[in-house]
Amino acid sequence: MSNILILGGDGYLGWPTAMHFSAQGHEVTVVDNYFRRDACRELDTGMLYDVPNLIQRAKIWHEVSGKRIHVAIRDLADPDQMRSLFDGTAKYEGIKATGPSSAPDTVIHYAEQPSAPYSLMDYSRADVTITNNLRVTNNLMWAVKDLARDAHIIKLGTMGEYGTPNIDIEEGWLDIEHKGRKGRFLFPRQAGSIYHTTKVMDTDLLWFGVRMWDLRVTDLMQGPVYGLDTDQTVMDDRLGTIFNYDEVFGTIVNRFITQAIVGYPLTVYGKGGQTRGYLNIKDTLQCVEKSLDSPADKGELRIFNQIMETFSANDLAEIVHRIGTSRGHAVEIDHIENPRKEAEEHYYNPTYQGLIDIGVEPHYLTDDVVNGLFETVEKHAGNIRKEVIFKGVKWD
Ligand code: USQ
Repeated sequence: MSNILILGGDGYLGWPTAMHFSAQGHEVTVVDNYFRRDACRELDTGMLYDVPNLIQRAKIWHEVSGKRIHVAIRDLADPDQMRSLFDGTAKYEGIKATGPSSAPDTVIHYAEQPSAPYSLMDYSRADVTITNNLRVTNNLMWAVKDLARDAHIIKLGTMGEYGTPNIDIEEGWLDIEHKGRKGRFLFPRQAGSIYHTTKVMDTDLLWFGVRMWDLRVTDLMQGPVYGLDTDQTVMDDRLGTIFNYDEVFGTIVNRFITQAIVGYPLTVYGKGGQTRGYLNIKDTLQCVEKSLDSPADKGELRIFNQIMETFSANDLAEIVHRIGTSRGHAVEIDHIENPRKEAEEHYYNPTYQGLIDIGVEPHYLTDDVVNGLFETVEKHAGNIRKEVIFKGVKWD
């Protein structure tokens, strides 16, 4: 069994990940500074339902499953706060306020400002994004180097690091022949937002740590995630994950389903040819689990493209329109002026085989899955506020 430290354990992916590993009998510690909750409150974003705080969540999880998750509320942009999680000096909250029995052997790093629109709202949010994301990653790297050198870092990256190049996207690396000589380099990155740019820089930081100190790192280049049900969130209503349907923190599939339910025309940005790789939240958990089961070697930066299938915004709108209509919703599709600066028609051909090779079995966006999403979101239809779905955060 592993001793797993989850940074950003209160977020959309962090909390389901914590319960997933705890259910399997691993020792799990979650850390968070409540950035996401605070930002949602400040910006008055759309959240489908309220979720208990992290300390309450751990108590509820204990009540439901009999398992313990250690909780620490910390700002990991502070290096001493980060190091306290590795040297045994951190204070813990929650049930008996106990901490883990030893330093972690695996660290799952989600502790980042995750929204591209947020990072482009204004200079101060850009600053929050850069300061938080880079400092947390750097602090983690140094804590592992100094205090837990063998720990496996599983870092959530993003497919947006690559942008939309006019060539096939490889899994992290590209072999290049130049003037008769050959070398292997990180695949060229050209991020489309300040947020995505911080992810590029994170990868570069960790690649440095791997070269310099033989750290072991898996970087998961994830596409937009959809869904909210996992084997553990469905065990009790109070264990649900944070679900946003606004343009700042909500991702496209979750947004479109919510919009369809309340009769808000689906907001396809511009021409709608923007193509991305998507995955079910259940597959995020699987991908992290398989990465943990077969860790990167010492001195290896292993990169996986964490997507299961690709869709354009138009494809997704058509799917949600068809299924929403069949469920009796009056669904319309609206091509609105694109608030972002991005290619609306482009070549997109990423490779995504590495995770399948280590045992991930994809869930696809089938009609059954979309119907399931509708069913869950419909239960909370009374909470959906139309006025916060789209406020028009312009990127340019
Ligand atoms: N889009 C629309 N209408 C909407 C919302 C989005 O047409 O109402 C389009 C966007 O313009 C974009 C695509 O759908 O081309 C995906 O947008 P998104 O909001 O679902 O996702 P994105 O902003 O790219 O970011 C999300 C997560 C981020 C993660 C990223 C993976 O918020 O944390 O890193 O997905 S990726 O997109 O592959 O970089």
